Amino acid sequence: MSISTDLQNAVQDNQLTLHYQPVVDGWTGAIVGYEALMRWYHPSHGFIPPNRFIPMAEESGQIVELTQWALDCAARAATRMNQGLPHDIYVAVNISTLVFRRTDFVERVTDVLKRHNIPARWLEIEITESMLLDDFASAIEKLRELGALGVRIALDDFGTGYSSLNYLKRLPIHKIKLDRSFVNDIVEDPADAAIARAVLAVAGLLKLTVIVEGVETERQFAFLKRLRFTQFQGYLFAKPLPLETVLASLLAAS
Ligand code: G
Ligand code: G
Ligand code: MN
Ligand code: NA
Repeated sequence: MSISTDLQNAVQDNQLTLHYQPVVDGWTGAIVGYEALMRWYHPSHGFIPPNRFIPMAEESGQIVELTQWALDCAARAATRMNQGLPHDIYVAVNISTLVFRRTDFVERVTDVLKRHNIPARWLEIEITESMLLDDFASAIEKLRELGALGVRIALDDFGTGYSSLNYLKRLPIHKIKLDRSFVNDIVEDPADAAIARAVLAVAGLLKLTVIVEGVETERQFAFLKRLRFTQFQGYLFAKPLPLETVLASLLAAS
């Protein structure tokens, strides 16, 4: 049996889970939200990384069902995370191009919010530049509709695609996530530091929040704070964790 066939049963058999990685305010230490990342524990092959099964699911179309499952799971998680917290915490779900382009995508998101009866700000979505390439006008329209619902949108892996500043200006989004490839060597490489600075300056003018991804060391963190970044994600703060671990740490911190 191929693992692609097995993916068919993965949802029903509870083999999939979401793990949650915090996004932190580096100045206050507060957790502002979590990115949900899919995990698959196959009964005989063990852990299969998303880099392997997500592309497969995109090819087969199964990603539609997986994403529906992820949105529901994330909405449930957000409900539990926000229980008894003094401030709101969001859960962000990664959306594949194929899923975003479907005509019923906005309806699906609306439906998830309704069924779980949660405020739209608890559920965010992460998109990539690739979904803007084909039909820019209809992508913009969809982002507007999501924004009107109150769902915040982050542009993921920023800086790795064809990010033209001209279209960034026209995108009705709220955040950009600076790709971790710029962070790796930021302390040593003046070019990476210059790019990071430029991204922060442009984002500021466009009133976009920047999340720096892939922060792994205290030196990178200190350097990025000197550049005046505010929100961070990476192994330095936490790896993607199971929901129960996240809930326990939120409880301990509140
Ligand atoms: O968690 P990890 O770093 O191994 O994820 C690898 C890749 O898989 C990342 O690019 C991430 O965006 C993607 N990925 C993880 N979970 C999901 C998901 O629920 N939906 C989609 N479309 N991509 C995901
Ligand atoms: O493509 P996307 O940004 O959605 O993918 C996020 C991926 O980055 C996840 O697979 C997550 O496990 C991984 N990740 C999160 N923090 C770090 C980090 O500090 N270093 C590295 N190398 N990967 C990270
Ligand atoms: Mn992401
Ligand atoms: Na990313």
